[in-house]
Amino acid sequence: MSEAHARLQADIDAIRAEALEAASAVEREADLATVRARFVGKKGAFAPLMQALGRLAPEDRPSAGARINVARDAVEAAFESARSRLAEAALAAALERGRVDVTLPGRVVAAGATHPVQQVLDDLVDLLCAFGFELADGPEVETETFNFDLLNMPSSHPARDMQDTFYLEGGLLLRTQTSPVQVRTMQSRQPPVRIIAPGKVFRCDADTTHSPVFHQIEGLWIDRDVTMADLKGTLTHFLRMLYGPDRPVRFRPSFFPFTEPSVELDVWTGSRWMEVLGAGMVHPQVLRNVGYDPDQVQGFAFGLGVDRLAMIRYGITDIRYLWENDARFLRQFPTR
Ligand code: 2NL
Repeated sequence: MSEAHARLQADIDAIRAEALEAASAVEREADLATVRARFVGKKGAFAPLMQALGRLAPEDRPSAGARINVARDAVEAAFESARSRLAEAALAAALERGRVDVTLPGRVVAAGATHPVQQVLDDLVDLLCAFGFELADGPEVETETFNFDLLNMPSSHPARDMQDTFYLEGGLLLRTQTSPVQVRTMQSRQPPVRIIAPGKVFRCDADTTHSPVFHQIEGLWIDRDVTMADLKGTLTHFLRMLYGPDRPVRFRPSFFPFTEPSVELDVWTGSRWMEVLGAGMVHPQVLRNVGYDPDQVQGFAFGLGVDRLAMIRYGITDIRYLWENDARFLRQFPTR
């Protein structure tokens, strides 16, 4: 064997050994390509071997060439196995990092609940919707026209006093009842109208039983011949659904500027009568104000205070509990 051939063989074996060593020593996937290029790249250690091959005697080239190919294949295989070794290690590390102990007890999520006033309001709305009333809503910021004038409450009416009403700039005010919703609805459509308007109302008043913001549901039913008998039947049935069929209910004459005649309804608590809602036949002037002809259509309206009913239902003695959002209070009213 020529000296040059022998030297090339030794170089091939040495580079092969060095490359296999380097491949198995790579520790990071990111280094793999650079290290590999040092051997099998264009400028890698195998390139000068090919040049040396060209300088060998022709009869030596096939065996030396084969040796280079075998060595290069072994090196490529070593880098390929290094690549899968590192990929497996990376996957194993990622899995280890993301390890979860599925036997640990779950974290308790603090779930909120519907506020007791909203629970009562929802119950009342559900009941009234079952009677055929549709939901209606409207703005909380109103005009004197919708909140008072069209409801037959003249400028001289005491409820319009600064002491009772939150007046805003520009002749606006915070609605003191949800009636303006019904006025707007009547103005925009013809009877039959059978609606309820639940929502926040505002009065300039605050003590243990009065909050400046409270909730009301008003109802209105107008058609060609809705009578006082419909008022009595509907509201009696409503209170029986609410308080049970055996609870005594009574109607008392009352006065509201927007109804005539007007009544208040009481339920018997066992020891005394408790007022739960006000109602009446819609005043003919209110009907005219919204463009209805009181000789053609009539009906009844009612209103009730939701917060008061919630306080009665749950035995809450100070209305401020309803607004303080003290978790110790609210936890007593889990949502069913
Ligand atoms: C209460 C009870 C009431 C009405 C509200 C009403 C609405 C229109 C026309 C006529 Cl659009 N009436 N609402 C009627 C009677 C009673 O609320 O204790 N209010 C101070």
